[in-house]
Amino acid sequence: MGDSGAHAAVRNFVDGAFVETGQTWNKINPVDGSVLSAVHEADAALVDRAVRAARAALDGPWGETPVARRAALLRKAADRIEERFEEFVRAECADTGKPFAQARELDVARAPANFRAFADTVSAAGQSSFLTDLAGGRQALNYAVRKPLGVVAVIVPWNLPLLLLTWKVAPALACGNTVVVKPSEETPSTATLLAEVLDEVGVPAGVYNVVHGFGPDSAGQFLTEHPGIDGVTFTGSSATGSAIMRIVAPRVKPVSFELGGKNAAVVFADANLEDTLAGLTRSVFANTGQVCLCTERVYVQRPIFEDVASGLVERARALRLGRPDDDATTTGPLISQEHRDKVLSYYRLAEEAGAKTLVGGGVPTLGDGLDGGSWIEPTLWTGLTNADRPMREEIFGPCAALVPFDGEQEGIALANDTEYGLASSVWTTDLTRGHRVAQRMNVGMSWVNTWFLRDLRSPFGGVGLSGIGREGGEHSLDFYTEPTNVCVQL
Ligand code: NAD
Ligand code: 6OD
Repeated sequence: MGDSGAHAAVRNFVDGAFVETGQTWNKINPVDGSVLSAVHEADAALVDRAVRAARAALDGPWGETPVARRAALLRKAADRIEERFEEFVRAECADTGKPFAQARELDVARAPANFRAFADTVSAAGQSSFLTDLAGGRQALNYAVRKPLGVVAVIVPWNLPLLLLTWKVAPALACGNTVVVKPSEETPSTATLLAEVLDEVGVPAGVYNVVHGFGPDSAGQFLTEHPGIDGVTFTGSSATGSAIMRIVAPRVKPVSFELGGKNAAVVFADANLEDTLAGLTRSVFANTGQVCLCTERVYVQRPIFEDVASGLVERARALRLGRPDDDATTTGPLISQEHRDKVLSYYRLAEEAGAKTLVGGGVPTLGDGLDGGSWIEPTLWTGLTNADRPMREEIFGPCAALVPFDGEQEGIALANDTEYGLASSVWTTDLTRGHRVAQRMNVGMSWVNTWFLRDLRSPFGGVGLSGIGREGGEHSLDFYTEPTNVCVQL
């Protein structure tokens, strides 16, 4: 925490107004270690004001806003984000260091897509009504009315900040909820910019509130333990999900958790080698390995093990680490020095476990004023087994271990040997096998010959340590609404 100095200020947004507080912390630029901005930290009193504002908006103007109007506002928000697209790109890349090209294609592009997808979903959703036959030839009409869950706490991480925020805020608002958002302390900017956009398009005061801060003893904890929230939708680490669950347990609040992963790829000998290498390169190194869906375990059928290993090494060497605004850059820094220390500790653990480092393994020297940033080398290992910690714990960096297997059953068993269960990918030209193996993966999302391909109506979430519940299309409606069934005897 420190003095705000002359750096740009990132403020809270409560009840339709931007709010500064007496306390700020410095947001560090991961590209070069310089101070980027001063973020105003919300104390318990400001979080309380935000929750009360959200409740008042829910009981007032937002509660009276019909679904068609809500959907129209979401579409307007999507249009306005597109008009201010480059501002969002610059803000997201400044906080994260990710390449502009990626932010344009993925992060920021998904924000209007998320708003439009849930405007569509909520417009299309009908009441479930059906006739029930009763004894004596009588009938009853049942219908369920979806009501908003209420005031929803939205807590999100730093890896795909705007994408993950809008993935939750869009359905929450579409369903008539009000929200208090706690962005990551590492990426406060785009949640704040979104406040401007929602205000500009006419979303009433109190519907969308942003409180900045950290987790324990800060805004994250103040928000989750506030008695005025009706549920928590959270994306982040499994450990934090578990902590939040304990906080809300006494009040039995519903949670939707998208948590960590230790995702596997299973590559069969009949896979198309070029396509598989291109897909694996994305799934291991995208966003510098900081995507919950990234592959950290690559199981390869023995006849093509050496080809896959050498092909991936070649592609890892071709990655270009550099500034976000350089078109040649494929790979940015990690989010912070603290996170780099964590990832490097796994690089050391892998070597201690006897791994052979095929490429990378340390910190690069980049020059050009970048060496104060949190850069790290893309890294691949062989020689690890599922018993080793780097194979069991989520690293969340640009690294993966390659392990050979023989038969299909062994490949499936190795992939499923984990406490996590978020995503997997299967690589084969035998589509019958592709379907068969994909279904046997103990995960929420199982890809065949691709990775990260998304239809926003399909269920997204994980099993085991990877989360609770599913979001996406109608699945989001199940979390963000409470159905009241009305039974009328006819
Ligand atoms: P994190 O759990 O440390 O923090 C996530 C958010 O929770 C932040 O806003 C943080 O301030 C807040 N927080 C931390 N402790 C809290 C507490 N006790 N109470 C309330 N809020 C608290 O995660 P991170 O390091 O920001 O993000 C990386 C993690 O997120 C990885 O584990 C990754 O797999 C996971 N993730 C999962 C998905 C998914 O969809 N499954 C998507 C993205 C990231
Ligand atoms: O694409 C999405 O909707 C989504 N929730 C992606 C999550 C990525 C994790 O880092």
